[in-house]
Amino acid sequence: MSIPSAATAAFLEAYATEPAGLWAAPGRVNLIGEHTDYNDGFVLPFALPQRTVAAAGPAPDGRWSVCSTLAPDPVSFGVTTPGDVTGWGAYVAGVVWALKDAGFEVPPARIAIASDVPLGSGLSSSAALESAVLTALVDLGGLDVALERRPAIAQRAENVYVGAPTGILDQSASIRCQEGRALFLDCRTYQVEQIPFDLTAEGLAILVINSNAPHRHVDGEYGERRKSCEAAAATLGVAALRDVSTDSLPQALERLDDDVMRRRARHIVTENQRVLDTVSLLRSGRVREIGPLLTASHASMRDDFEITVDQVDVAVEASLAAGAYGARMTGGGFGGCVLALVDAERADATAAAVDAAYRKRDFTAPTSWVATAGPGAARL
Ligand code: GAF
Repeated sequence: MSIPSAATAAFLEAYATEPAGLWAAPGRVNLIGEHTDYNDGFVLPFALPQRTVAAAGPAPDGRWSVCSTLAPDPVSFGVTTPGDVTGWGAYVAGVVWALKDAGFEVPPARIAIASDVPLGSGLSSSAALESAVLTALVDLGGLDVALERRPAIAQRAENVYVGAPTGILDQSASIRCQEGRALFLDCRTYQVEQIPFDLTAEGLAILVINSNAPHRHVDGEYGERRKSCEAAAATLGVAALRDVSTDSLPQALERLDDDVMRRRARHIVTENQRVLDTVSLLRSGRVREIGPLLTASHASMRDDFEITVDQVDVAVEASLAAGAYGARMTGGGFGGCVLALVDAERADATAAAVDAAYRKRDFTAPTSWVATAGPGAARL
């Protein structure tokens, strides 16, 4: 069954009536620019064809209810404040709360969710859920919420209601990405440029390799990285590490007396520059040349930001050994997915090389597929 049909079926089963409509929001792959978002820096994601679909309709009881193909019994709530709804329902209650908190009259609604965005794989399944629900509620209520404002509302749901200190990358990708484009986002100003990203025309492909590595201590580690970056910025007397250029990096590093903080800062400053360099190359159609930037980004995440695990390092090394132009982990880290830029005709051979490397190490088998840039959140 397709994902939209599954969402409709779940809605009918839970509420014994037809939904008013279907709204979809995608997961994402971040091409480059990792952990730069909460440092007011630059990111370059594209939307995956995998998406979360919300079947939704008005609720006669004046409440909000949500169920999913994985959790068919609806979670139901009225007006709430952070902490009232926990578990996966918090992402939905958080969106209702954040919209209300931003001054909007949120329509009571019944919602059923279906998704093929892999969960917990660093492909933004939470943001896809928030963005699908937000888009549905905005449309159902006829709310005048500009597209540019929506990611920050969904992010507040996650930061304040769910309690995860994440940046603006994932919600921006899910809401603002366009088909066939990568989204160059300035996380300070929220300005975007849609960069043409049609690799098929170049005979290239992005192979996504889900390491299937078990996530470990993700929340604590993420928050720690963020604190370290903020402390480095405070020591340097800048609003955010975005304000340190690669030219001034050596002097900045001399002023940080903690080695861990120095390495965290170096990752952010060099990663911002790699995003800018990647964008310049893509603008002039030199796609293959972004490969070394992707690989340098991975090395920086591995050695300076220390957010990779063996499985993702092995996937990157095996992809490069199989001839990839570049490869890197994508997403928050501590497991998740790797992307490799390859000749389209080499995609299967690269995936097979990673499989073989995993077998040698007795790792759980990876899952690989070629990703193309899909559309952002919309009504179906
Ligand atoms: C996670 C977060 F949710 C994003 O905000 C971003 O920081 C990313 O990790 C790392 O780039 O996906």
